[in-house]
Amino acid sequence: KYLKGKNVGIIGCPFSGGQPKEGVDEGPIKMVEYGLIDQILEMGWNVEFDGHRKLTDLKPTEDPNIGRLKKPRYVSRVTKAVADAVESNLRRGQLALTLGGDHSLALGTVSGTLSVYPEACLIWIDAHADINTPDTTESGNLHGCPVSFLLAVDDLFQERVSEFSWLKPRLRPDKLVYIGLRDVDPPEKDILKKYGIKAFSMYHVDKFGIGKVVEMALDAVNPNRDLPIHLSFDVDALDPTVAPSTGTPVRGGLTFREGHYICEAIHETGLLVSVDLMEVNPSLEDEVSVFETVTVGCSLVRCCLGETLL
Ligand code: 4U7
Ligand code: MN
Ligand code: MN
Ligand code: MN
Repeated sequence: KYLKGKNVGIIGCPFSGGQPKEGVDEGPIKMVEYGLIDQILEMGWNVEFDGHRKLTDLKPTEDPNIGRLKKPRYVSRVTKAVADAVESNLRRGQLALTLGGDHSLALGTVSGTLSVYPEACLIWIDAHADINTPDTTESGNLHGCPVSFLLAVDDLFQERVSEFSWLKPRLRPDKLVYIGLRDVDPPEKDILKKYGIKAFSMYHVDKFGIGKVVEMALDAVNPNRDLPIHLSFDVDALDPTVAPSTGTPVRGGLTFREGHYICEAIHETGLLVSVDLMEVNPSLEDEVSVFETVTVGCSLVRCCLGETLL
């Protein structure tokens, strides 16, 4: 509906500044090394990929905490660049595919999507809600905060962090839905309740099945199936037996098929304009785990682009 033809612009984001573990910056590099570009070409897509972004060039020499927030200037500069890249892809009629990297990158990807499609909805697949604020975050890691920065509500913060003043909070709470949650911090639960944000935890996946959950999620944020969709997929939504190489694994996650089903069903709407595949960390766990996590990341992406539909 929104994109004409099969054109995708890939934004490779080797970035780990939103959390403390080295190696998540290798995620996009490994996905490309494992052949993701050729796989997408073989599916008949026109692919634009000019190599990974040189994001470490944006690292400031000094970056003291702001309150509890760690590396706020680095994360701000990087995510601003990513927002511009997503915006430019979408304006040129491409699907924007961003490979991470840690999930703070979604500050940029979702901002970029909403600047082109202010009416877009956001489907967030994750074990975590990533909706901590500068006031509630215990860890200070910005990969646990992106959603709160994006929300268009005025009473969530003591004050907005001026470093991120480029970011226009445009996401209405009724345009956001989660699937896969199972490790939500108590203050995050309060935020979800306060703004009536729709969330399907693993409890709901067990209770209703993934088919029904995806349908209910779409009904919540896209009832007429006419709005553009941004899908932000944190690989830790999958069970650690399926995607072990990630920084914050949580047991009891989505099966291989449940994860793929989500991507297939969202592709099938024809409304997908922007996709994030985040938090693959090839430096964690053994060689087999890394292989499984990188290849599952690649196959989720392919499903988003329609691979497995007959
Ligand atoms: B991810 C956490 F406290 N909530 O804020 C935090 F549990 O992008 C985890 O979903 C955040 O991987 C996880 O640090 C961020 C923690
Ligand atoms: Mn997560
Ligand atoms: Mn996340
Ligand atoms: Mn994680």
